[in-house]
Amino acid sequence: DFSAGLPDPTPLIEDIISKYPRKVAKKRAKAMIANTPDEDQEIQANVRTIPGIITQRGCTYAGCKGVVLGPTRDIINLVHGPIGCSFYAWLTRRNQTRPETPTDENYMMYAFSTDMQDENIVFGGEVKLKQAIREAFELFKPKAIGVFSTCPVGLIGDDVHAVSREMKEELGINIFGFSCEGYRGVSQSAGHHIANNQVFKNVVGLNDRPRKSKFQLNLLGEYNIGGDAFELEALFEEVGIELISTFSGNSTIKSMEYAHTVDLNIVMCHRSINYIAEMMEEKYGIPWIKANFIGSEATAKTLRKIGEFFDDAELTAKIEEVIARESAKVKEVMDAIKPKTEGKLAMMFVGGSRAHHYQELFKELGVTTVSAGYEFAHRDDYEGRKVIPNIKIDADTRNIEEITVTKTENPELWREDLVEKKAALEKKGYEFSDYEGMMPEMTKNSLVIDDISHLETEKLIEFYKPDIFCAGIKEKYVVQKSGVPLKQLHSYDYGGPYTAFGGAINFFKEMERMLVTDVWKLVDTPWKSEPEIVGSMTIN
Ligand code: CFM
Ligand code: HCA
Repeated sequence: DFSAGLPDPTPLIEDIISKYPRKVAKKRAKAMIANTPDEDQEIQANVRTIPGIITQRGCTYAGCKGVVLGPTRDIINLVHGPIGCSFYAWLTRRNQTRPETPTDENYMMYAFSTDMQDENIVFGGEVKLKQAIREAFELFKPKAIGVFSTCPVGLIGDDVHAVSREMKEELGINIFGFSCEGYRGVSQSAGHHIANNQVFKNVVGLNDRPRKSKFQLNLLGEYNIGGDAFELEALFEEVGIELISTFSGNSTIKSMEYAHTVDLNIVMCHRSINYIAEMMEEKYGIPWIKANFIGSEATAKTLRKIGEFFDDAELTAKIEEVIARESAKVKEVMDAIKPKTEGKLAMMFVGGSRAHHYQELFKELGVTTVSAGYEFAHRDDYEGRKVIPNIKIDADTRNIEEITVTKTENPELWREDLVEKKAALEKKGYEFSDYEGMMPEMTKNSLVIDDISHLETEKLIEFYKPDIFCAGIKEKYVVQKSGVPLKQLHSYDYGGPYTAFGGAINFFKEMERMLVTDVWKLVDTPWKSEPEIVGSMTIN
């Protein structure tokens, strides 16, 4: 019973640490924080996982191909590598798309791969890559092809960029490569960075589109998992704001080409897309703000912030009308469910933004987040303040071609009006790229852990006995076998959307199903009666 406040987790941290060898213990201790929200605490993040520890993390290729480029339907994403890399990234993320007409380009249901074999590893795979690009072009006539490097590509030295340039010339469509070999960097995070750089360099600004609407914006870092972006598209349409492009849920390369024609970028998942937001500001003068559409209060706050930016009486009135109408619907469901969920405990270990954003939805149900952490976020995502990256440990930027842009490169596209508007709003106290993070918003003595390991997960469950654990597919069944329900906050299991007002209602109903049942307590862990599987082997 934690109703009087959370217990100091220091003894738990010490217990976990005591199980590790000395060097490992020293490193892991820096990644675990007994949270004190009003103090500036430092957490170790974005550093290499210690080999041998079972981590939740994925690879750079996953962050580049699967996350950032995967949800865009009118580009052929061709994976240069063994078939497994392509197969594993084939729609597993539940990113949805909705072509405008049945004949519109949509390549998302295909898995394109060069299917590298031993022979290509020994003699090189560039010839096969060229053939694959030609074949994809002949079959589909796409307007763009992206070529993604998997681990062996970097090891054998195939040059995907040179091949892409050559094929672009030969076929006359946009073709560009990504050096997103899985082993680069320390996690998916490096892949986001590589993807951002290449999309910005090869796509954004290729085309112009005359203004059609009074208010135009891009939604950055919204990947349409379980239909999240559909929910937001409907919301923006109703209030009268035109979404030019989404990076990159329910998205098209075509719209990204004129994404620089917006008035404002709103950034949902800061971790994966902050680079494009910053490059667009630097090159075109387009300001950006952080947004959160997870939870009804967060949605209302974000809508109001957008309203303040445009400062238009009609828009403000419309936003308030939608907030009033939709909040009432959310409240009705919340009021019915909250008495049953109040006081329950949750923990969440996910990616680089949701472990923070989803705490809002739990708060609305009276559920306390006792422990949380990201897989691959950086210190600013945790600490809520600008952290100058420590070059020595920030493996993320290693070997990554950095693009620096200046407005003088593109004087005719530089939006002086926006730059002036930003300065004026800032003077009035309006915040743009603020650094709100997870730790200042969590309760005193909650336990914050970066890149949680399997051992730590088990120890936490033993200690807190949470009512729900939120993570991904790799954790799901292990956690459930210990009698705790697991909600996947990556794929949403089979649920969603969870964004905005309609999404909050979906989530509350789902939580009612998962939290208000005793069925999980009936699960008996197999290792209670059989703590160890003992095998025997005879060596001759
Ligand atoms: Fe951003 Fe994401 Fe996330 Fe992420 Fe991901 Fe994802 Fe995630 Mo899985 S972009 S950081 S790399 S919100 S795929 S849609 S769910 S880990 S918390
Ligand atoms: C990835 C994608 C992932 C994995 C989810 C999971 C996703 O990291 O490659 O482990 O369940 O959201 O699909 O994060």
